[in-house]
Amino acid sequence: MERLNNIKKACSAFLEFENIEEIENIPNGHINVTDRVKINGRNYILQRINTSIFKDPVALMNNIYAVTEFLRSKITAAGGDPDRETLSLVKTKDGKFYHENENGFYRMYLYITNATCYNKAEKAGMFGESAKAFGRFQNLLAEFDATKLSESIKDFHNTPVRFNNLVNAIKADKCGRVAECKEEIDFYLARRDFCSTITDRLADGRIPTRVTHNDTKLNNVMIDDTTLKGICVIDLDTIMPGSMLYDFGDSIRFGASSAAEDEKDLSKVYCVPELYEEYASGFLGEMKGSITDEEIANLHNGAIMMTLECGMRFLTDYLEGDTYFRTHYAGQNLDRTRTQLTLVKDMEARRGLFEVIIKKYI
Ligand code: GN1
Ligand code: MG
Repeated sequence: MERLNNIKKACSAFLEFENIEEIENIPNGHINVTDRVKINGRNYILQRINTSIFKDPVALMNNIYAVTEFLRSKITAAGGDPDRETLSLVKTKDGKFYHENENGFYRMYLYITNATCYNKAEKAGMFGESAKAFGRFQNLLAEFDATKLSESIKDFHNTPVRFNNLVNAIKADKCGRVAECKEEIDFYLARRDFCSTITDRLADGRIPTRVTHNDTKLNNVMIDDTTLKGICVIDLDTIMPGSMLYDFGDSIRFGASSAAEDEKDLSKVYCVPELYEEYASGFLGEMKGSITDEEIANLHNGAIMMTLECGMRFLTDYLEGDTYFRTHYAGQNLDRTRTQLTLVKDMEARRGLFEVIIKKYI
């Protein structure tokens, strides 16, 4: 009841209405709380931002406003439908793009109908379509002025910093969980040197800094129910200057995995070459004109890096008492760590195979 009242109260900052006709929680994300609400016959997305993670939510909303307006004009100029191909913020009655009250910090988007987010590539071709969508997204943003963006989470994909955070969590052992994670900890500690492979190249300019999405999970693309094309990239919270390798890598980490992020049976977890190929083909097809040789040479490192980093983040959170990623059962962050670690092992062991796949599309 309290939840419903809070949703109703937040919605009433944006819209005039008597009743909310439908409310459906959308459980995909690990950070914000997302609901679909139907009001006056129309569907919207209401999100409560996790402000202990996004510490400056107004700056975050300014990023999203700037990016979506930019995309809107690009999409319109290309003859597309901006209400379907990018997120559309709904203004509050007093003309702002967010609403803050005693329950939290909210934003509202138009709901994109006849499209779905998937946690797994359920149908053939779907993962490749998500690749094209992320590739197009990256291309559209190529001319976006990165100085307009504030860093919504500092050092988000700075893997050496993530490594240090893990080391600190191990030292502190706040919850007494270090002893049970010895194998996982040793795995990550042994990969210290690899962690700076991308950050070093960004720092000295061997790899270009681009405006990137930074959270390119398959479920962050809406797939059209009829055409099965990837139509809209969502979850714009972490758009920041970064490397294309982050976006390629995070997509592979999540979407080319044979199993769910928290699968307990690790014998079911590996990186699926056919999915890897589908993604590489779609993404590289879109990026052909702009990708550099050094980026190409490091694409597979990007996949390993994002998977390594995400596993370290899950493990750090487990050691610190599960305060960052939302969990639905005790030990879920450790299960997530183990799948990521298993994927890294596979991507390392079969590096040659994956690099041959990449070569086919360049
Ligand atoms: C979080 O919010 P969501 O679930 O799309 C996280 C990503 C991780 C991902 C792991 C802001 O993404 O960085 O890769 O979980 N987002 C943030 O599934 O930390
Ligand atoms: Mg998301």
